[in-house]
Amino acid sequence: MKKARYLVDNLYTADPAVHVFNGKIYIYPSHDVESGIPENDLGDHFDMRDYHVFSMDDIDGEVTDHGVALDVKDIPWSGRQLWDSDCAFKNGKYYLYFPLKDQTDIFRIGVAISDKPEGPFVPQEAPMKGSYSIDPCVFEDEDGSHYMYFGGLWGGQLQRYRDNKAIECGQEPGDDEQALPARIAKLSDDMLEFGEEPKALVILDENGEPIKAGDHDRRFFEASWVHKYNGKYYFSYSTGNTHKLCYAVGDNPYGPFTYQGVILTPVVGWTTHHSIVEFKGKWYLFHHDCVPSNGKTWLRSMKVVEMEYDAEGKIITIEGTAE
Ligand code: FUB
Repeated sequence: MKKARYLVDNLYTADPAVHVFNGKIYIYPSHDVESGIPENDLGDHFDMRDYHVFSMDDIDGEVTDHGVALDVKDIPWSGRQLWDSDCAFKNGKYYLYFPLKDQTDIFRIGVAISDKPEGPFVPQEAPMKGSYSIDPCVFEDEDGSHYMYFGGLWGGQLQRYRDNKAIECGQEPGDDEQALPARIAKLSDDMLEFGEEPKALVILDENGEPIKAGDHDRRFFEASWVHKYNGKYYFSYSTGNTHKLCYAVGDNPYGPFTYQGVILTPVVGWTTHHSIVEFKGKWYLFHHDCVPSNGKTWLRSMKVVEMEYDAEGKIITIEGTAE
């Protein structure tokens, strides 16, 4: 297995969502900046204001920065904080999905459109109806259907919702209760809205029981990603305050998914966030850490490392950079 490679050194970049479009690798990361806002558990210090898109012809090749693809000041409903985005393609158009706080400081998910994978993207007037929380990941299944996976705890506000409705006092469930799930919704044909009510994405343990809220080593926290391998759906995610990237496997896009193990052990930094993509017959994990900023948790740098499966389709754990 090759050593991980940092991809960009002129900007801080995080949460890389990666797709192969037109035979090239396109990377949609968050663009971290020094905001001057003190660090807190709600992530106020992650005060990002634009997105850049990057591309590579080859995994070892030069990384092209295509410049600003979307700026917060051009989004009509914007409040603050452009967090992890993702991009999808359908019928000649590219759709950039992004979480952003609205003017009441509530995270919503927005969509912006371009004719090119690198943008620039033109945002819709309003966020997706009924959207909430953060970290949209859009997965295209082999039949051409697109599904959005989303959600994130703490600063990501997922604890403020039950059954897609905001609750008065947003708290996580008790340790022995079922963990708060990520959400999944099929997208509408025009890619601009949910095509159905978002559903809970349940992760089961080895006994077929839903993972509990107190199981911080395995419960979903944020950073949904889905890929398919040998006909199975792999849902991967961050465990947040235990700083792992884990995965669970299911037979269809909705799950349930059964917990399998750790993809990446903790890295330097608080957050860990990733995407998994196949390119030219090999599999790659794109993720980030804070080594180049000497551990500043809000200034992250994206990197790529080859990922391998064993004969049973289990992902071989990669060691992170944390001591
Ligand atoms: O980049 C801001 C937030 O940090 C992301 O949305 C989370 O997944 C975490 O990586």
